[in-house]
Amino acid sequence: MSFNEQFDQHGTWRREFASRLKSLAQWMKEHDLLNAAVEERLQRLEAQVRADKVMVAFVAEFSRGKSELINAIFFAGYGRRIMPASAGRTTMCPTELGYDAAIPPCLRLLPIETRLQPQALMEWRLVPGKWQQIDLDVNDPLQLSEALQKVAEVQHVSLDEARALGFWNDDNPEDNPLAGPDGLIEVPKWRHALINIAHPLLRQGLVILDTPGLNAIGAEPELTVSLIPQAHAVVFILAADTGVTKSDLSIWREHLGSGGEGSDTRLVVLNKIDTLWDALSTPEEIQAQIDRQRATSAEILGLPLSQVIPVSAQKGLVAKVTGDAALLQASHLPALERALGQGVMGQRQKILRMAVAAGIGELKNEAGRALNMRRRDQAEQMLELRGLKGKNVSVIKHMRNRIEQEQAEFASSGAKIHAVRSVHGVLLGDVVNLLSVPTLKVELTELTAALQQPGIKLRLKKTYGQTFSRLREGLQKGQVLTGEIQSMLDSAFRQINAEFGFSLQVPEAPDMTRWVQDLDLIERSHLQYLSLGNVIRLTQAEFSERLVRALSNRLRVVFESALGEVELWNKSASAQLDAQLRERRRNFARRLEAVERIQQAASSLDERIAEIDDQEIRLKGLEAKLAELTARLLDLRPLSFASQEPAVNPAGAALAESA
Ligand SMILES: Nc1nc2c(ncn2[C@@H]2O[C@H](COP(=O)(O)OP(=O)(O)OP(=O)(O)O)[C@@H](O)[C@H]2O)c(=O)[nH]1
Ligand SMILES: [Mg+2]
Repeated sequence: MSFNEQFDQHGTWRREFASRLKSLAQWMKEHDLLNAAVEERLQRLEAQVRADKVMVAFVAEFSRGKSELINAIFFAGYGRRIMPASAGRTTMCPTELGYDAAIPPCLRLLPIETRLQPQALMEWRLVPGKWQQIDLDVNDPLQLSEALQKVAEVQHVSLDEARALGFWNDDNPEDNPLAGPDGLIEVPKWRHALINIAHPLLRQGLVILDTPGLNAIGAEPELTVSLIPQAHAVVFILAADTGVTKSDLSIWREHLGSGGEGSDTRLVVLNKIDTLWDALSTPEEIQAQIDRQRATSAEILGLPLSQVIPVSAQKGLVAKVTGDAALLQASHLPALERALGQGVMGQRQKILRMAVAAGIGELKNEAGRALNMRRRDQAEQMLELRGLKGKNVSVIKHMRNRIEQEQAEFASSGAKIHAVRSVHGVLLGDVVNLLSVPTLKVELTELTAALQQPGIKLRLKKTYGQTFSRLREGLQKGQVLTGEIQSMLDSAFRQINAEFGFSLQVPEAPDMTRWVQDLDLIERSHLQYLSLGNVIRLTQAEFSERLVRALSNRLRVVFESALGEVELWNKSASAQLDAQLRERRRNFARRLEAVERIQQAASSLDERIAEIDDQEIRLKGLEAKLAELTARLLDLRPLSFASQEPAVNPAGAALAESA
């Protein structure tokens, strides 16, 4: 299956999932199974599946064919070249292609001058006014490709400006761009480009990142610090005619080689194999040449042969546009698309489905608990009513008194429950504080100061390492604290269960390992900026400033995510308590009502017992339906969904009304 097809299938799955989730929510609402925690879980699941983005980054030295490959894989349908691809440096700024339904098809460009200000790219994204916007006509490929030429725009600035923008460095002059005869320096006009078009794949959440040749001085730190490390897949491109050059290798080592998040989502493309096609060689000789280049590249990069894929982006594009099947085969483009589909999308789907499965499991437990509670209450009531059989009026009156007394006792136990809640609140406050953004800021002050101190930064690496150790300790402390909350709730719930016959169960506290791993990854991916080779860049104030910003933005995401999970966990514990209290109150009301009706001879005991029997059957139906609906969320085979609701019987209706 090609990347495109696999992505399509993923989109279909997500749509189907969303609609099934909606039905489940509706059904739960109708049967009064929603509580705060369940609702939050439903929302999260929905958002998780809806907002799931897959970012594929194309990374290489300039002119290896990144943009051409993007054209060939994704945009051949337009019948022409869409992303500018030409000899020499072409793409001058990182270019993100994606789809956001909230805005019209457009190209947005962030001026390079924003680099003079301290905000990180992530922050500029939230300031639409700073971006120049050009509307795109997606039905007009010519207009589209002409508009996209902008990402190749440059401007000429004085030496001082180039220095301030980070494109000139006095300490290693050999890397600086050449000044023109007028003494001006060529720099990119834009810092970042966002393309918003409703391409079928982009609509489904694919984000493509095209990058400018990475070895240029003045590369956007955020690109290498957060965009590339966060991409779900990276396609690294070499040219078949040159093989792995020195500068290819340094890009690979610096940005991609170190493994990072699952190196199996890293593909190496040996592009431009058509340059080896030559009329004087036999096909076998050509193939032997390609094989040799491939083997050498794999060896130098330390990858299995299967992860290096020879293609011709240009011939692939031509073949697709002209409908030339033989040329398409010869370009090997379909093989690359398959590898992307299986590697990237297959992996991504697996991860998403696993995450979703865990959420659904929780949802099912939560709702199942409410059903259990109802069931127990009914069983008790049944016993109570059976006991009344053949008893006289005074016994029935006595029973009524007893229920009322129990009800009063239950009402007065509110203080105990209140005490549990307030202890819980205090403990939770400590964890929230520990994982909060202000705490993170404090933890980062020392590192920030170290990075911002002028001149060569001694001991920087040490401070860096210590900061990360402290952050990790923070998470570990959070784990200890949540463990304490868990055992406090465990014993409180056990007492409450014993006293009131509840079935409260403390959900498992979130495991912080995941976030500790995220920290490790962030630490590793930024470490390169502290290396000796970067000492010079670090002396530039604005480089350090941007590094600090990029770093703290990523850390914030980690801490916010940990905090969110802790909060959900607590919500789910207290929602359980709420739900059981509520069910219990209703149970008293129902029992009293039943006795009252019997007292007034409004219904016979047998009738009432039959009603409860019916309710029992109905509850069984609800349980079965819950199991079915949640199982269907995980079942990927297409199923006709809107089918058999359990038959609604009169007793069931009564239950729903009294609820
Ligand atoms: N012969 C041949 N030329 C190719 C192939 N792929 C790309 N090219 C050419 O190589 C040149 C550079 O391609 P681009 O796609 O602009 O390269 P890039 O990696 O995006 O380069 P920058 O944007 O400068 O970083 C263009 O002239 C392409 O037409 C290919 O498979 N075969
Ligand atoms: Mg390019």
